[in-house]
Amino acid sequence: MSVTLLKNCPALPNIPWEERPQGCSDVVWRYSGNPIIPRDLLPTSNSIFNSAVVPFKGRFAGVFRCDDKRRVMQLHRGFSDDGLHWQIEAERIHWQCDDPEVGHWIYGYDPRVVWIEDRYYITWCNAYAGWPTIGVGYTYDFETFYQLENAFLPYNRNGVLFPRRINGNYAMLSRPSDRGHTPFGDIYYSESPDMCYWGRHRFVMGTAGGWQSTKIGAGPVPIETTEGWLLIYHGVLTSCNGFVYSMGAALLDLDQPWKVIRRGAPYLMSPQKLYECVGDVPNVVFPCAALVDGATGRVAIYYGAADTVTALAFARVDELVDFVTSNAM
Ligand code: BMA
Repeated sequence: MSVTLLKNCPALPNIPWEERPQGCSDVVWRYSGNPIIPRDLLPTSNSIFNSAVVPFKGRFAGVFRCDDKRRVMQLHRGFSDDGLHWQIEAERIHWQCDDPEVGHWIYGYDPRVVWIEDRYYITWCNAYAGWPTIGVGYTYDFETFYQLENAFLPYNRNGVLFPRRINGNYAMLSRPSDRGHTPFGDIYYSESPDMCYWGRHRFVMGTAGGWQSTKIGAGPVPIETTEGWLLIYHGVLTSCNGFVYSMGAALLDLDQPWKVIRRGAPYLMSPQKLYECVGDVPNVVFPCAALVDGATGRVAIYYGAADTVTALAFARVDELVDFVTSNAM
């Protein structure tokens, strides 16, 4: 197998990391210190989960979903020296926005963060007129945050940007949904010349059997490899006792990412640990970010557990690609 398969990925020597435990043959393995962020890290927080982190000035920065004790979903910035121990700002992010109608804050959740060209872009599930759609914003410094137009009309969730333009345009995956706890959901692809107007919508992939039979949604920012875009995503199964959220992976064509090259049939990780099975919403692992070390192919996946806490898991990019290829459905 080749060393890393990664394209356009800088080295990240200080990536949080722990080797696969002895005797474990899983492609994705959990950090022994999970969960890394407790639900009550802030005095005002009910839960901190489904959050996104990036390398920042030799350290790490992130945008965190903190549901407050009123149970309003908020976005907070945070910083870390090691990617494991986080300082999260007590006050939520206040976005600068040219249009007060767009910038009128109601709630936001499930952020993703990505460096594109000259700044960090943030996407999240944003309430517009009270209903979920894809919010888009950016920051240069994690001090000032600017909000742009929502990408789409309601109802939509799980907006995830690609880390570079594709064929000259910004590119985003999203998951059209409904007003509630959507009982369906496929992943779509859209393009924009300017981060404002989105079009050329393409179907990427829909539900499949078992763990991904009810709905699916993109997770972390896709990882560029020589074999295609490696997409880690969540899939949902409806049990007699409610939704079960697992994570899996697929490879998308580099130039036409709506074309699925291969898709793994088994999940990579399902809710099995106590902190994944017990919480405000039981049986949820929900990946929103992945740090990648371009020098070694090490991957650190940040995921929300049981809609309550934030946890970390590890993988190697060549093994993820191999998993998708050798377990393709
Ligand atoms: C989805 C989103 C996620 C959440 C998941 C499980 O619809 O709301 O934020 O983690 O449900 O409750």
